[in-house]
Amino acid sequence: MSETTPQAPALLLIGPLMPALQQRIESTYTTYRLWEADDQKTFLNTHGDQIQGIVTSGIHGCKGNLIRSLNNLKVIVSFGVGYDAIDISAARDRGVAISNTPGVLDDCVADTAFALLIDVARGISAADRFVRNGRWLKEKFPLGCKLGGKTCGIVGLGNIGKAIAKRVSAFDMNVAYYGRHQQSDVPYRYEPDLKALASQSDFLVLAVPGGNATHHLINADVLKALGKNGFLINIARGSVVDEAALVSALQQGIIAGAGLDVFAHEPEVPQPLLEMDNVVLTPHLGSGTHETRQAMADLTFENLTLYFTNGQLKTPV
Ligand code: 8YV
Repeated sequence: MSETTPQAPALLLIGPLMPALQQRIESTYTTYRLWEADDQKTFLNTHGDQIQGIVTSGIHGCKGNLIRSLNNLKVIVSFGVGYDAIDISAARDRGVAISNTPGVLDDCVADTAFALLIDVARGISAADRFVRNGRWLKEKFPLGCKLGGKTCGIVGLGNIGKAIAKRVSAFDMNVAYYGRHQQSDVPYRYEPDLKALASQSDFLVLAVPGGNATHHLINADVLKALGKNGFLINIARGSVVDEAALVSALQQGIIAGAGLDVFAHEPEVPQPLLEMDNVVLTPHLGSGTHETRQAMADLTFENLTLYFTNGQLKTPV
């Protein structure tokens, strides 16, 4: 527990945050670290009634039971744009305000998507292993797939999807997108049918939020439509893809390869994926640059300050 002034609102931290952000919060507010409690039930019985705010992240989330057990909870402030791990309806039922960190991470997440795309297309990670393992001395590295002229299908054309579209357009790729609605102010082709988009795409890039509405949106049928020359890129959430169907599509050559930053049960990655050279795996690093994580930390702190100063949030969910 960290204590500041007796008047400082008490906050519950669900899991560890970026060290500088955690330190800033702990020196400004009275805080409790939930993940360090030996017995969370006893801990909440003792301290629960003081807690006015929860600080969490897209990864740590916040369960409905916890929200319902805190009688004086007023706000949940989250570090991250995705809030699928937070029980939003439990919070809304109790009139608890919620904020996330949209906008500040779009460029870095889009860079990650593009990095995975160019890596799977040209086999950069596999080529690196090839050189390191001394294979260049004995054989030729297989040819890759050109980007220019190919179609990138973007599933979810929000701010991150648009930043991806901008990047792939600069590489002379054609862009089409799938989403709930056609957008009137974008120069990209709308495809209202996800399977049709997959069949037209050389690269299918996922940029939709996680949660019930998109759970297993990418299933065996969509992967079959993407086809044996198609690549899947996922920087969204592992839950968007039926991971077992993806593993089997890769094993059977139903799709050409995949670039994955997110997984169904992070940090667990299915063993077969670890053994495939046509799959590039990154450890959910989408927004992970010094600059962007600092911007996310600043926005998280600003939301807290605003809420406890005048009851407002800069970026409410
Ligand atoms: C972060 C993310 O890795 O913003 C999100 O939704 O998935 C990532 O930017 C995560 O929130 C940090 O814990």
